[in-house]
Amino acid sequence: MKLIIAVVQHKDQRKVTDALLERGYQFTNIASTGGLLREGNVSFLVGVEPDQVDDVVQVIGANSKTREQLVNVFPPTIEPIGTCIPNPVKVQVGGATIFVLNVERFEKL
Ligand code: 2BA
Repeated sequence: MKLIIAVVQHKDQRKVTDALLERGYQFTNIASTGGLLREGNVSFLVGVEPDQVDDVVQVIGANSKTREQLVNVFPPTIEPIGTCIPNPVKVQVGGATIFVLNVERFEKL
């Protein structure tokens, strides 16, 4: 068995959820936060058989959009304190960041 962890943007949660359900996959959603943007995103945990991995990756990818977002970057040291002006930088976020892990043991008790 494999475990797919897919981080997607909050805006794509509904589309990805609907597409996975439509194909009969079981999964768990975890509310997560991006380390850089510090904004909410969603992590999908999908347990599947090895021959289903490519399909799940394709479905998640097809339903996650790449977007540009502005991040405020602050200069490392500002003197005197109080005159700090953030410098907005554009970053591309998504579609999806996907990890595929081997599952050593899977049980439903
Ligand atoms: P964030 O950490 O909020 O990152 C948002 C976007 O900022 C990233 O989009 C990437 O374009 C940029 N970024 C973040 N850290 C960077 C760095 N150290 N150097 C250069 N650019 C950086 P994505 O790559 O599409 O990632 C979207 C979200 O997926 C991330 O949100 C994070 O929550 C997760 N993620 C991405 N890579 C990961 C990894 N290696 N491990 C764990 N989570 C990851």
